[in-house]
Amino acid sequence: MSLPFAVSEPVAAALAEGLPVVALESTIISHGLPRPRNHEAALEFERMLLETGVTPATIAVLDGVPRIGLDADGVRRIAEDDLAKASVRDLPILAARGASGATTVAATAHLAALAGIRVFATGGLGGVHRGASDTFDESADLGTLARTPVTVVSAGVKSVLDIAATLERLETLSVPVVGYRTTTFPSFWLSESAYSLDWSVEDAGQVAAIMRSQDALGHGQGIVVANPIPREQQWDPAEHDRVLELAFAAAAEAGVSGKAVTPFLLGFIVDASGGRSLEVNLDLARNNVRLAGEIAIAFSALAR
Ligand code: PSU
Ligand code: MN
Repeated sequence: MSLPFAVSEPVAAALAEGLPVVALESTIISHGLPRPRNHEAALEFERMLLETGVTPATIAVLDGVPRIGLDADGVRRIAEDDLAKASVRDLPILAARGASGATTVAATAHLAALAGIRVFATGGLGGVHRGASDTFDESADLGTLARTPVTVVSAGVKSVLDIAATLERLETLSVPVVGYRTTTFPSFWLSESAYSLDWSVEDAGQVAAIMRSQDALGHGQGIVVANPIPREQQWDPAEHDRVLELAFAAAAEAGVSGKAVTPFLLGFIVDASGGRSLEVNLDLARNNVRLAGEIAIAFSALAR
């Protein structure tokens, strides 16, 4: 019987030697960024890690095989093919059918953990949607982090979500949330939200130390590292508020619901912002990839 998933040769070699590896998500490429910038971004995130001695592991399901680490054609496919958005529950179905999918934060974290990867960089985390008290629409990202030992570096969650409810759910699920050099939770395109955090860390080494303590004390949950985009790079807050209002109105008008909501809003916002939100999105993602690389290096040094 063949293995249920495939770890690329460079990723397998790095893991076997205890060298730093960072997982990268494919839904942000397939559904979160427009073509052709998405392909450039996927390659750039990998290159940034390689330049600092970290092995990138971009994760997706291709032709029924969950792949941890993609070759050049795999990276091209997540950017150019029309892939389904795959969360954890979709993985066995795609595998059984030989189908392909771009993995969400939840599915990427799940597969990373299966392969023994401990650090993961993304743009924004999924969370509790506005109106969730009626719709029950809460991303599987949260429940997955409650049982998956992966440290996820993100710029918080978008203000299209219910940020307060998302933070409450992370507390209920016992997922540690630490701000990177801040005690204010960021809101993706903006460096800040209205919500504060109990804990902040000053460097990657402190995150690695928390991971190590959690391994000794915890129940195998993930850690959320909230890494704000530097203030000088954030989106203009007034413009952000204006465009978001338009996006919600458009989503209501189009009647989108469920898993289509996030991609719809993201696409609308890129268009309505004249591309400005896209530049901010790329900057914050690079910022997260950089920090995740530093955390992976610090953690692998601790574990040696
Ligand atoms: N947030 C972003 N960009 C994204 C996503 C979230 O800023 O591309 C994607 C991630 O893959 C995340 C998913 O895991 O959306 C959450 O979708 P849902 O709310 O349907 O669980
Ligand atoms: Mn949902």
